[in-house]
Amino acid sequence: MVVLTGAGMSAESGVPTFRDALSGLWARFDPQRLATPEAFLADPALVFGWYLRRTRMVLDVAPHAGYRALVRLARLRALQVVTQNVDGLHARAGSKDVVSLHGSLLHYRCTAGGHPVPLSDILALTGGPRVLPPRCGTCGSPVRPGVVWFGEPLSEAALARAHAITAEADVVLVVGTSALVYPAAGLPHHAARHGARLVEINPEPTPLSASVDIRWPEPAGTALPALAAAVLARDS
Ligand code: BJW
Repeated sequence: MVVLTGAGMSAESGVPTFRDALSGLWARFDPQRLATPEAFLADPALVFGWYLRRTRMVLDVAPHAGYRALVRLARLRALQVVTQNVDGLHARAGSKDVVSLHGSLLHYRCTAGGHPVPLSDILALTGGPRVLPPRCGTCGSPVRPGVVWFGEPLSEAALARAHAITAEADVVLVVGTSALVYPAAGLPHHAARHGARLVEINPEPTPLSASVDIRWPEPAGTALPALAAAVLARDS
């Protein structure tokens, strides 16, 4: 079983979904325009401030019952999590070996050399909502969040693993994603071409909905614990 998650997976933990993520100073910006290398070049303090606020926010919340249900399910069935999320909540809930397609809000690096910067240095920054990115201690280039922006390539290793895993899956649970952003949105179709059944857990329909075998229009925090309980009941 492969579980492909998106921002809706974290909504019940209190993390706004990507397309709901803008408030305050950023409310008048389109997130698709902020999450780009061009936006960072044009207004580094605006973009860095947005990421710093979101980094602090994800550290302040906890994985909900749906996350814990995936950890229980992984004890009952071979299960691999592939996530588009950058909040680290799967790992914090106890999921092992998560494939992260879009990087992490908890890892920062410099723009020129990719030198890692300790998260504690980032969290020590003061001010806001606009925050000038610090400079790398090694090469002096501006520091950026370790996420994948629009127009940037995903990690080749992560994407290759996601393709390999989904090609072998019997079932892919697609949880809390609008299925709009590629190449991640292509993974369920790739799995289906290789014989997997698709289950979509999302209160709202998406462009993927017409292609799935089962649509389960409930929040992740309800559906995933119910699924784990059903599998456990079947096994006992
Ligand atoms: C609930 C719920 C609850 C609510 N329970 N559900 C093919 C066709 C067209 C375009 C492209 C293409 N291939 C590539 C592109 C371009 C682009 C793209 O896809 N654009 C589209 C918008 C059209 N893709 C890229 O640029 C990618 N790069 C790339 O392809 O590079 C190629 C290249 C090769 C070589 C050299 C150079 C380039 C990169 C994509 C990176 C995406 N990054 C982001 C930002 C990460 C950092 C950050 O967080 O700021 O990743 S964008 C954003 O979208 C974020 C998310 O991971 C991603 C997906 O969003 P997600 O997770 O689906 O969230 P939402 O908010 O959209 O939806 C939430 C859903 O949850 C909703 O459906 C709700 O109903 C639901 N929900 N509560 C269950 N309780």
